[in-house]
This record gives sequence, C-alpha cells and structure tokens, in this order.
Amino acid sequence: MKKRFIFLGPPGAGKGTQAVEFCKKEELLYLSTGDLLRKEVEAGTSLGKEISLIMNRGELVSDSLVLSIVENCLSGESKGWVLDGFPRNLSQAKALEKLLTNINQKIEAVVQIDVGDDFLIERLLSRGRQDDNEEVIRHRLDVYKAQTAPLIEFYRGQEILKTIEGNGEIDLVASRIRKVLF
Ligand code: B4P
Repeated sequence: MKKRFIFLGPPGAGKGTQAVEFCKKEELLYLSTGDLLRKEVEAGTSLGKEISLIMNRGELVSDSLVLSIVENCLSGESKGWVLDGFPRNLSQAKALEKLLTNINQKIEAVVQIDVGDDFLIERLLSRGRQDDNEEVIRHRLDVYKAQTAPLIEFYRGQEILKTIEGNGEIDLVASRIRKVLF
C-alpha cells in the first residue's frame, strides 16, 4: 500500500503539527497549501500581495491557484504523501480526484482531526500568526463549516474517512493517528 493521506480539520486542529512529524517518520512528501501560499506572500510578488489580502481576511484563495500548486508537487511523486489543508472545499476535492486519476495515484485514507471551537480559538490566539486574531479566526471557522466540513461526508461515502479526537497532548494525538492508519 502506498502511503497517501489527507489530514482534514478546522483551522488550528493541528493538521500541520501532526502532518510534519508524521511525514518525517514515514519519509513522505509533506504538502501544506497554507505554507506554500505563505512562501509566495513572503516573496513579495504581486501574486503574493493578492494572496496576503485574502488570507488576512480568513477567506479561501482561488481553487485554480491552489490546484496548480498541488499539481506541480504531486506529479511524479512516488514515495507517498500527506496533504495538509487541501482540499478545502468540494470543488478542490473533485479536482484532486481527477488529477490523481490522471497520474495513476489514489488517496488511501483521510484523517479527520476533531477539536471543539473553544480549544481552537485558544490555540490560534496563542500561536499569533498574522491571520490569527479573534475576528478573523471566527470567520475562518465559519468558512470551514460552510465549505470544508462537507468533505467529511464526501470521504465517509468513499469509506476512507478516519476520525480521531484532536484534543490532548501532541504525542497522544499522533499515536491516535497511527492507530487508525496502521
Ligand atoms: P493553514 O495554513 O492550512 O492553517 P490552519 O488551518 O490555520 O492550521 P492547522 O490546522 O494546520 O494548525 P496547526 O498545526 O498550525 O491555512 C491558513 C490559510 O491559508 C487559510 O485560512 C486560507 O486562506 C489559505 N489556504 C490554505 N489552504 C488552502 C486551500 N486549499 N484553498 C484555499 N485557501 C487555502 O496548529 C495550530 C496551533 O495549535 C499551533 O500553535 C500548534 O502548536 C497548536 N497545537 C497543535 N496541536 C496541538 C495540541 N494537540 N494541543 C495543543 N496545541 C496544539
């Protein structure tokens, strides 16, 4: 079995925290659309400036932009991967399916990291990234519920969804993830 996984969850659920360590251990490609978008912002390009305005409002960046990033990274990838923060809506999920069929790859499992809103807000406020102020965080949670949460049913329907409790020590959450995947 190729290790090809998606980590799904609300902002601050710990997708990035868990996926980075998991990929180190398993020697997989780690792909965070959030990190790649932030790199573009840091580079100060005109595209980066546009992205920065969208991220700082807590909105989603356009599907076409995110898809082109993912396509470049996954084509020709053979070791396996974890996608962190992608797909973020149904249209990205369907585009990903098409892309994977074209390159003869498939998702083995989707790990849904479940954490209550109160914990999320507390965690993100203490992280303090540019898009981590309370008003923007609440908006990101609303965007998650409206656009990303429907993916839970989508992947449940494909029988590849694994849900874990994301509250608790980081190592404990990591062990819950390994338990549902291996
Ligand atoms: P992302 O970069 O994906 O970030 P996130 O959802 O805010 O955080 P994540 O869940 O990864 O939490 P983390 O591990 O960091 O998105 C940012 C923005 O990028 C989006 O709002 C959007 O604008 C844009 N974007 C990204 N992908 C997109 C896409 N596909 N389409 C369109 N737009 C897109 O953890 C958070 C904090 O919690 C950290 O401080 C961490 O130390 C702490 N933490 C983690 N686990 C913990 C635990 N178990 N206990 C206590 N604290 C914990």
